[in-house]
Amino acid sequence: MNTAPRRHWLPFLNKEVPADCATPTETAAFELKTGCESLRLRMPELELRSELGEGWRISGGTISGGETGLLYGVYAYLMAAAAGKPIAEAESRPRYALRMINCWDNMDGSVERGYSGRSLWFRDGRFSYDPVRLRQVARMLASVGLNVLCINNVNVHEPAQGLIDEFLPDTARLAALLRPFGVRLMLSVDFSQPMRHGGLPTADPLNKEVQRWWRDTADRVYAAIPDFAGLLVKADSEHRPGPFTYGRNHAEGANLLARALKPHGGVLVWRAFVYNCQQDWRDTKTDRPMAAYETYHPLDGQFDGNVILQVKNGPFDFQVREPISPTLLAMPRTNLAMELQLAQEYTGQQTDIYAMNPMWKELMEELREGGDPQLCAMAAVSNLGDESCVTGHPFAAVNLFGFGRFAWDPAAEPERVIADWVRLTYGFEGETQAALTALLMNSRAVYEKYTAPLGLNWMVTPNSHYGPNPSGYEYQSWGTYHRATREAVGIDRTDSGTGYLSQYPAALREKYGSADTCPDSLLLFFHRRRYGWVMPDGRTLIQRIYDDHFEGYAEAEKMAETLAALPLPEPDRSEALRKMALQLHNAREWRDVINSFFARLSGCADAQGRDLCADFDD
Ligand code: GCV
Repeated sequence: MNTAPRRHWLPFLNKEVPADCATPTETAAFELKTGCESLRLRMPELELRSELGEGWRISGGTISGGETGLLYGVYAYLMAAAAGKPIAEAESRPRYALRMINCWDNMDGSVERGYSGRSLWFRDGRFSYDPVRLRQVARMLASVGLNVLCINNVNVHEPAQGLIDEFLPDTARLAALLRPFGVRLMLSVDFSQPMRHGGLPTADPLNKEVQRWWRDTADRVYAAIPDFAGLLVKADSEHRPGPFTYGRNHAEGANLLARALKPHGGVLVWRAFVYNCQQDWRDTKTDRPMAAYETYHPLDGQFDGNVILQVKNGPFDFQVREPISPTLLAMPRTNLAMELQLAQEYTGQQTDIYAMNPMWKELMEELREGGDPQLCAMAAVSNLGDESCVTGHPFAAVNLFGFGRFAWDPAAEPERVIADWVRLTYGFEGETQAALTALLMNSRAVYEKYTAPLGLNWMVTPNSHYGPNPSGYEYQSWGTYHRATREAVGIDRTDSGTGYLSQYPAALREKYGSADTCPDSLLLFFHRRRYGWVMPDGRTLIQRIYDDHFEGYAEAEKMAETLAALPLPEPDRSEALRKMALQLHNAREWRDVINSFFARLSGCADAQGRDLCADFDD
């Protein structure tokens, strides 16, 4: 599907940025003018103050900022006015220097874990895009301060290796299109590229020819794209090549590319998503969440200054609930980025509603409890695609908007961010604004209840990752087990179990180490418990499992009622209602499949006598 794009939270910008708009300052001026016409605002003076960099100041009728800071200041000014909260005096600067969107787009036009249609820029093995539409997307990114766009999948399938080679002129054209919006281009590369594309017999990071190949490649890329942001690498992960093949470690691998980029000011983003995906499910000693820490903690301090280690927020893989990754708390001498996933791979696939800012706030709190490491960047896997609303579900745009706000200021209150998005997107005020804001704020809790409460993850359908399948991953090689028996469920990850807990600093070890202090939401992630175990609220574990699934579905039904009563414009209304029907179906499946699975296994009846679809023999 490729129909007319929508403007999302920028509907008040009623004109396109002209194609010849060359510098951020010109863009800013134009955007301001456009906004002024639409909003009838007094045009503030613009003052370029390079020392403010990406920061901005609004004071006495003047917006000042560095080149991109000025652009961000203008957006902040316009969006605040459109949200009914005009800014007279304020200043702001981003918390993280790099605020990155990682697209998992393949050059055939498919998007790995994409739920919003096909790629916005690739088709049939080459670049293919509508520049007007891409400017619109770039404007969305710029309006919330996002400044790096990695356009291709971290699983680099051919012909994407050519993005730094035969397709380089096209890559440079796209970079030029994004430049006026302060968005710099990044590319994913394959570690074995010197062999597959450079004709070398090896990709060993200590080999001089390999080093020269990457240097020459970087020189060529920067000659074409002087503000190129850098490279992103997934290595030794899920069958991707990497330094392990040559007996080298990941600091040696990352530094190889970082040194090629350094003379040009580029960064090398190295993903820490490394684990054994060929585990024997019978092996109860190996615990996948421990893998990243075991690989990277010993290397702390060995990465070059322009390497950023990009670590997924949790130790598994974007489940609805995971504790913070211990790797983020164990690398004080390494530049770190946290990787989030806007694409709702495990969280409803842009069919089920799932607003993420409340979850990110919790992650930041956990980080603080664990010692408050200073991250230097935030990254998020994209939820963009070529469907008319570009984020699959009209409400999924809240996560792109929310990520920009979060990466700029992680202390921003989720409720305020979401309420702003609601107001800007739909113009809702008062009760209507409050109703949609509350629905979104609560959406994650509802999803968690009907799918995976109490930290019990990986009961999802394998491969597709949508819908329930309690044993789907249980006897596979991915290290993703819940180990439910007729007596108990969950994994003991304390010292008496796999020992994963020991990877955390003391404060978190204490909190998670005892089933009495561990939050309910992570109970079965850290502890194995019998079904009759009594939870702090007096209910047994099995009863909580049943109750949460019933409540989750009932709350999803309430969401559907609220949604139906909202005065949403078309086509958003029809799309949201259609998806809500699918969400209800999904929620009912999760409720009944998981409850009947546990009822049949445990033989425990529901205290409230509800139908568990268990067919007890007695
Ligand atoms: C890009 C999970 C996903 C994969 C993804 C991988 C990653 O395993 O299912 O599609 O691959 O994470 O983050 O590299």
